[in-house]
Amino acid sequence: MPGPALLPPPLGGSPGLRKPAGAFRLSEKFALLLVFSAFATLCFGALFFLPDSTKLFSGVFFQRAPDPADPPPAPVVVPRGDRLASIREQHAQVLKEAQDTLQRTLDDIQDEIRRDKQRLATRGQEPGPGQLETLGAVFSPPQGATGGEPTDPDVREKRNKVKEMMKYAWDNYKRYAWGLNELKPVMKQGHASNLFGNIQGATIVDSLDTLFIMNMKEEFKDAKEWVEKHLDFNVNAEVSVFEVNIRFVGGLLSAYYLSGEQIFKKKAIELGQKLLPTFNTPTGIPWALLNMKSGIGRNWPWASGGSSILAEFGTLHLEFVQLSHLSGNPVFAEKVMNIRKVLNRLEKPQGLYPNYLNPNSGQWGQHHVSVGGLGDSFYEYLLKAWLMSDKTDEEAKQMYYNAVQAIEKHLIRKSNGGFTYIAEWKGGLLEHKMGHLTCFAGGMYALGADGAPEDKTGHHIELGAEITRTCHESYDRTPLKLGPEAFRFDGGVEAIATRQNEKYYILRPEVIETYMYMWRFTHDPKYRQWGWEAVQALEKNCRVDGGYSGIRDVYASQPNHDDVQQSFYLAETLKYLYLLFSEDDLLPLEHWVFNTEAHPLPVIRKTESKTKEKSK
Ligand code: DMJ
Repeated sequence: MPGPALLPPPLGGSPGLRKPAGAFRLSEKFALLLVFSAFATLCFGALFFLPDSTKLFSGVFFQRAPDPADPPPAPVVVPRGDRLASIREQHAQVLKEAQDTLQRTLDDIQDEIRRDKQRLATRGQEPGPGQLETLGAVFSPPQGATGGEPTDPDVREKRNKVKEMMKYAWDNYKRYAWGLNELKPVMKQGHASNLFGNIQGATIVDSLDTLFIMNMKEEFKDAKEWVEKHLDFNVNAEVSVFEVNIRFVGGLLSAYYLSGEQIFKKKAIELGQKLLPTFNTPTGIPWALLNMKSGIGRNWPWASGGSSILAEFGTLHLEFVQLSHLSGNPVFAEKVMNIRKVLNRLEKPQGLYPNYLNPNSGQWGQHHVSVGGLGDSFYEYLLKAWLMSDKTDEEAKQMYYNAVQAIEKHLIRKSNGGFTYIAEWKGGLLEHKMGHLTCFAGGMYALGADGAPEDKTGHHIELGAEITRTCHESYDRTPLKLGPEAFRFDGGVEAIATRQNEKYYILRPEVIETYMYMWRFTHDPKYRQWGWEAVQALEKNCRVDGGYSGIRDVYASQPNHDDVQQSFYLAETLKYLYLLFSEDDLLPLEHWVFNTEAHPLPVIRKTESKTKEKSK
């Protein structure tokens, strides 16, 4: 998924005050204000006219979720007079939203200019050690970028073991595949993935923050040097926008927030700008694939009727809001806020979000719903958008709790053996299968429990705990003690994969991620014990001479290796294990929100937020 490059904001300097990279002079801000006003007026006009016009010409309006038993849905033709009235009404509404958004942007910029004036008046106050500077704002890094040693010697030893695993994975990558995206640990050579086009260094960027929190200074220094010298986004290739965003943008942002090194911020903003053309669709719902050079986008050929995927376009929000916050450029936040507007205008079948949405028509594709693949991190990002906004983004909060309520009603079931699982929904029919990917939801329920409406905090923690138990069971019921890609609750089985193509394990993090959240919220020792079981299984079955490898069949008695050390193994699996055996003061959840690739992003405090109004 991809788009054309805009230049980063101009650099400038204020006499007497150390000027941060990316900051503007006052005169530049006024110019920016003017340019932005004109641009925003044009964009909003175009953006909102196009989708509505398609309705005008087609005369077809989406009404309700089809049942698979129904004949193909007949288009509902609305009489022309009503149609025009409804379109006029929608346009008036959209225009008002656009004006409000624009007004808030202008207010933000003017506030920023006022703040700059105050700072110039107190010139001479250099930022203190450990303070990071962003456009128009100086702030201290959020707490817990590093934590203390675990007090319990047994826990300390386990944490050291996890660090040793990280070192082993990293050293082997460095030795055999340095600068390439991933490692083939059996062949001992680089692994190319078409997800990143010919952008290189996925493992390096994905590992930066793990190296930082594990205090692996030398390795972090090598990684930073590589980023400075070799990380290049001027490539002529098609990339997955989702993957590049969660791994590269997310990895760079976290590295910046943890270390304060400007290079990471610069690279993150540069890449964000390169991704912008992916939003050039009639609705603003981004393409899945983007050619980084031409800025031309398209969708996966297999996706229902040319649709974009919910988990892909719904998993840009955190990073893009941070990009606006860091760069002072509202364009990133506006793009993701528009996605939300489009979603909120659509009817949801039974309150559920289908996995497919057509970016041209703005209508749902197939009515498949999943909290696993194709849907998963959309729900995660609704909750985390609210948390990252210092709980000011009420719209995200509402959307999250409405969505999980519908999921609970229509997708969550209990097996005869008492295991709670989240099934998949195919146009109203349930498929009683749960993906490994879906296991992140245990942690999500626990993380969102605190804000749950109607005194349901305990209920959400309980749901989180039940889902976690089910996912642990999916590991425990295999000879290799690692979980399959998907497991079923039908045909007389529970928490077991029955299809050959669902029996693999590719070093995925979701089950361990959920143990980490459950541990933080309950301190029930079983979660550390389950995490330790996973460590032992990884060591026994995935560790090979040249690193760590996935496994083709977790039900075999001996591992058959797939020969890929995924970059998310270092970014997520090992990071969540390390956090599981750390004290809660390392990346405390009140101050940090993890993106879906486990890259920690700081909560943007109400007082420091320049973009918070736009994320409402
Ligand atoms: C990671 O890239 C992310 O966690 C994503 O959200 C889902 N898939 C992988 C890990 O399994």
